[in-house]
Amino acid sequence: MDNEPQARIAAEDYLDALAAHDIDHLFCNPGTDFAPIVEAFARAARTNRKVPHPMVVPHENAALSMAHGYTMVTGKPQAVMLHTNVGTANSINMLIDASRDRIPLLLTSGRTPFTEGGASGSRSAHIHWAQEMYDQAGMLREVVKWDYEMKRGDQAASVVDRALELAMSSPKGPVYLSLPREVLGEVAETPVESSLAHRARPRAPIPSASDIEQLADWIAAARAPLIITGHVGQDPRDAVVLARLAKDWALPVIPYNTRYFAISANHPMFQGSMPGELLESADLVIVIESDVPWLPSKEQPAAGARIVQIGEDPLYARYPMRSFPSDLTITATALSVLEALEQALQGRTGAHLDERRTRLVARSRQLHAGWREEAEQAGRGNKNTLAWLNHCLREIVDRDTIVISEYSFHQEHCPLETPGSLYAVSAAGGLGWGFGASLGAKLASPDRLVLSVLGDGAYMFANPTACHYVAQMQKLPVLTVIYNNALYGAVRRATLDMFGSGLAAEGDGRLLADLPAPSFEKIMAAHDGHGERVERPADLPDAFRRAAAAVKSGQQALVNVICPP
Ligand SMILES: Cc1ncc(C[n+]2csc(CCOP(=O)(O)OP(=O)(O)O)c2C)c(N)n1
Repeated sequence: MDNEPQARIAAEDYLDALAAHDIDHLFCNPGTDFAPIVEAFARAARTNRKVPHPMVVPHENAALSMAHGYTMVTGKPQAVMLHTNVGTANSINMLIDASRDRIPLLLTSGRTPFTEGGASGSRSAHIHWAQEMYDQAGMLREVVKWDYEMKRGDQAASVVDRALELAMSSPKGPVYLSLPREVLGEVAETPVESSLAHRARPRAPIPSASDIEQLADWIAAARAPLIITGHVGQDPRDAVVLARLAKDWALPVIPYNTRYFAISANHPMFQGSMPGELLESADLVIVIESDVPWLPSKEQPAAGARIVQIGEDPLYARYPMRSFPSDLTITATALSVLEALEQALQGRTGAHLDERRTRLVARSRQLHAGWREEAEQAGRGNKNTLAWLNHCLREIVDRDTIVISEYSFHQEHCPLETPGSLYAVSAAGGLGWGFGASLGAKLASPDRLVLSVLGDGAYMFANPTACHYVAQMQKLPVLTVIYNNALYGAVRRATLDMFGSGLAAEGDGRLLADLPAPSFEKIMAAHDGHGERVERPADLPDAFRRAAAAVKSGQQALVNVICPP
């Protein structure tokens, strides 16, 4: 058998097509639908052909968040393959995150064999009947840019070309392909090739000169301009230009629910993370890549303030409802607008520049003093707080650290300096993303410390055993810090916000929010990791140092920081 030449199968063309698109990894959670893929990988290994590296990830959400994490750091789309309808269903939480975060990725899954017999790959297991759906892609169509089922083996290359060009065009996003087993197993008479070389991709949108002139005029004349960002920093170059522009023009920046490093908290124009009073007193609000620049039910810009909305998709066309006002709407990448503005502003003088700079620099100093005092006071107390936790991270975070935040990291207390150093959970807020994303980030940058700061709830949503398993087996030593308030804090806040004088408030809003926490640190013993539990503020700095040292020596580590609410 070994010496007989074997007929090439479509799954081999398919893997070659992924490699032609420079896809490094195929994150897999397999089932009976994978047989041709397994065979194709085995054949590629035998002949030393370059194909993506296959990796078993023992939960679908973890597979998707790993792909997300790898792509957010490298910009390179990756592929995921899951098991038919059931595996696909498990992944949709993370797919929603990737979709709202415009992460290009190729999600694929097997499709149960459609033939009941007679073909290579026909149904051969009980589940093959019950796993068939009328429309497998229907359950996720709303959150992908494109979906398709491969019909014939000789389509392998052209289908992958189509999938990737759509995933990578502006605005980027995930795409979905289902792969029937018979099709992957078809004999490929002649190998098909990718048509990549003849498919120029459209470039991302850039602003018109007249819109930039208008905006530059408004900035020069403004008394109290304000920039609110959300997605700025996905391209790390955004943050470089924004820092210059904010400094030169004394433009305060609020990275509100930021998903990336937009500006350092040490920059004098970083003015906190909540729009608040600056929004209410602004006469020009420049919203850059933010789906929700403020909460209209809580705060509003002043009447008469000019509002500008900028983004690759400034209307957020896939959001059913969104009604933020706009006097000027620019469809363009953040980088192209920031660069064009910098140029356009060069010949202009700002009407209120000096006064504004003095005021904002003083405000920044005052904010920093307050944040420091809040943290240090907690450090002298007898219970850890989120501010103290973040403050203590300063000891281990350096310019090369990658920080992943599932709501619990705050630059106010631990300023970062490097573009591309911060990644936070998607605007969709599908929890369980951070741990897997940190593994993907580590895979992409093995020499950097990857630190994720997660709520106890967020940690448990990540299927932690699956994630610790991957960290162990794939040798991806990451540092996980749990902000453990034994609570779904956000759930409690929402209850008290809406029913502060209702019956639920009598129980402090804790009904359905209490989350008595087990000893998460002990989970590390099962995964050859370093685990610590910290109850007292004074013990936290040393615990972080020990954990960072363990990671440096190649061990994954977890610090369970008990922060009683
Ligand atoms: C997949 C998913 N399920 C449920 C929710 C609803 N939810 C939003 S915040 C939250 C609590 C998260 O708890 P934790 O991570 O401990 O952070 P805390 O709110 O306590 O700071 C929950 C359950 C969600 N966002 N995503």
